[in-house]
Amino acid sequence: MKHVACLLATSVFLAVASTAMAAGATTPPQHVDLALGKRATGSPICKPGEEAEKAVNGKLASKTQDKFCTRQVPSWLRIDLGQASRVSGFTIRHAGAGDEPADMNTRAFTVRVSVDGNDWTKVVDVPANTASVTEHPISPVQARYVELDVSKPTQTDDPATRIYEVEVW
Ligand SMILES: [Ca+2]
Repeated sequence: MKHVACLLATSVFLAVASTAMAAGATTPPQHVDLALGKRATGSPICKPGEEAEKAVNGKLASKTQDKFCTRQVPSWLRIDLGQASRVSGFTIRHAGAGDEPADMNTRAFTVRVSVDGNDWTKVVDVPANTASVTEHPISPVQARYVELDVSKPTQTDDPATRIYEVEVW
């Protein structure tokens, strides 16, 4: 009986351990991008093809057709999610995410959100980014509008803001 109990305990342990390992190996759920294909507006574009909507088109492949570019400083990009939604974070794909030089990555920016387009709450404040892709989890809020405001567009004196994608999740 002792032997059986021991075997039982061992198999229970193994079952628990393998469950834990399986859970650990599971790929984390992908974010659902609330901004994908939604309406976007922004400061004046660098050239045709680089409209605000290109920051929510789900593509990174083209340096001339898949990013939002503006030379206004500070610059802004506003996304209308279409309805008030639960927002828990953002992923921003900067110049380097589109295979452009990393010194073109957005240096200083904030993100603010609003339910009505009038009252805004700043939820992200990044003073010195260098990365090509940045993730910004926040305490979940209700928001319909999301605005990226860029105060320093690159790592250099280059005044162009280049945003390949803003994902809202
Ligand atoms: Ca894009």
